[in-house]
Amino acid sequence: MPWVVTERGGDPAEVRDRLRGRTSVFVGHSGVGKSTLVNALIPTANRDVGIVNAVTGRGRHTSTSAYMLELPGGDGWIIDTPGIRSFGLAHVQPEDLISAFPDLEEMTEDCPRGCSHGTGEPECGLDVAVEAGEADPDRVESFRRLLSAREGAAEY
Ligand SMILES: Nc1nc2c(ncn2[C@@H]2O[C@H](COP(=O)(O)OP(=O)(O)OP(=O)(O)O)[C@@H](O)[C@H]2O)c(=O)[nH]1
Ligand SMILES: [Mg+2]
Ligand SMILES: [Zn+2]
Repeated sequence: MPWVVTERGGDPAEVRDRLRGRTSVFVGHSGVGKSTLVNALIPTANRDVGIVNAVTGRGRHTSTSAYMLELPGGDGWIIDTPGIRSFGLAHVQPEDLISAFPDLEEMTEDCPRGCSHGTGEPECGLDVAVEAGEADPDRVESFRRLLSAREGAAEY
């Protein structure tokens, strides 16, 4: 993936080149400098920038809604967004998660009722399929990692 380095007060010309003719979204944790970069690219933008906590290094969620601004000269658009607070899968049900893996889902048809298809589920069709060489073990592991991330998120 191409990347460029910028610093506050520097000339963001390289970033500007990458954004030309596109609509771009700035994403990242609060305080990483999204709005600062927007102001550098668009001098009239006047986006509020916050201060970062000296101890935690975290921002203060200064931007509270997404905002779309045009680059000077009609050169493209930038969407400045609020910092990401968290990302969770706690609301995702196992049935919904397995449907995102259609190649695996068809191997769960004979699972016991209520099987979450997680590690250690007795007689899970995913284990049967891996043993039979019909399912890619990495794929199954990837699914199960997401499933357990979701269980972890539900615990707090
Ligand atoms: N050292 C350093 N500080 C920066 C840089 N870019 C931004 N800052 C500072 O970081 C602080 C937060 O910047 P913002 O632009 O408000 O960050 P943000 O990503 O928009 O944050 P939210 O709106 O809260 O999501 C400000 O005090 C900026 O001056 C950088 O490249 N280097
Ligand atoms: Mg901001
Ligand atoms: Zn199962």
